[in-house]
Amino acid sequence: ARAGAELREALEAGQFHLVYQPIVQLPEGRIVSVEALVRWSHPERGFVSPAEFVPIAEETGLIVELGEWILRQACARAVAWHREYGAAAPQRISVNVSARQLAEPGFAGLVAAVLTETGLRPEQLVVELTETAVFDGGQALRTVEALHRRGVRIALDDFGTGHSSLTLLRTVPVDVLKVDKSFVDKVTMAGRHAVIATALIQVSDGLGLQAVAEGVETAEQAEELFRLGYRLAQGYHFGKPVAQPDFTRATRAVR
Ligand code: G
Ligand code: G
Ligand code: NA
Ligand code: MN
Repeated sequence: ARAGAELREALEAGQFHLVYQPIVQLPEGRIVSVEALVRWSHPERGFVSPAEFVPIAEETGLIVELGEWILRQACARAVAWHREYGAAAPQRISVNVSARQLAEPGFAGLVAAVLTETGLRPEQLVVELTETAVFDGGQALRTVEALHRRGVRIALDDFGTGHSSLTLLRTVPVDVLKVDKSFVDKVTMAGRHAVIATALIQVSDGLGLQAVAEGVETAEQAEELFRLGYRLAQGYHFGKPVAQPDFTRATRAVR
């Protein structure tokens, strides 16, 4: 509970901010979309990794409030980019949503309210969820179905690392597969990972989904992914997650 209280205070004190990482078209690297990721700058401890505080926010339930703030902030930012840059702005914004948020019966309604408030169109929002979040069916799956019906795009994050990745594709309305970095890391080497990366783009194409290769760090990986049929990628090779002013500057430099 202490950790939860600390996170709530941090939220009220404005210690969280979002960073944005481009999702690009292969092979040329044009930015088509952007993923929002949360960051915490603690006044004494400095930068705290989300790998550390997101699980605590999930356990304490504060992820519901923090997640709502992230969603609002990200949607408002996407609309601001569109106002400023029009067609040159990223077409979509991805927001990570945890299992705990999806399990809230009010979550689909919250998303609808935030879209109305900010003026973002449903098709411009991508909700990224992990495979485990929807594995059990129930409220989380109903929420995903409601979002999808509304036109919000659904992405399965870290795809291929869950226990039943392919089964989920039969039961969950999915638009985007984010192929996990572990497959991308070894895509240039002959072996199991490359075979799976090849199979996953075929499954994705066959089902009419979009595949995003995650964690692309080298030009060689990007070339090989393109050769295999991947047309969307994300990773340090194309751009690290950066705060809004830097993202705006970097995006301008690309154009
Ligand atoms: O951004 P980074 O790679 O440091 O994130 C570490 C972990 O925290 C990842 O698993 C990522 O999905 C998660 N994470 C980052 N930002 C968010 C967010 O806004 N919401 C949720 N639920 N998880 C996030
Ligand atoms: O769980 P999720 O896939 O949302 O987490 C994304 C995390 O991966 C973010 O914390 C982001 O900082 C990190 N990330 C993005 N691109 C790369 C990359 O090319 N290499 C590494 N090591 N991490 C990356
Ligand atoms: Na993600
Ligand atoms: Mn991921």
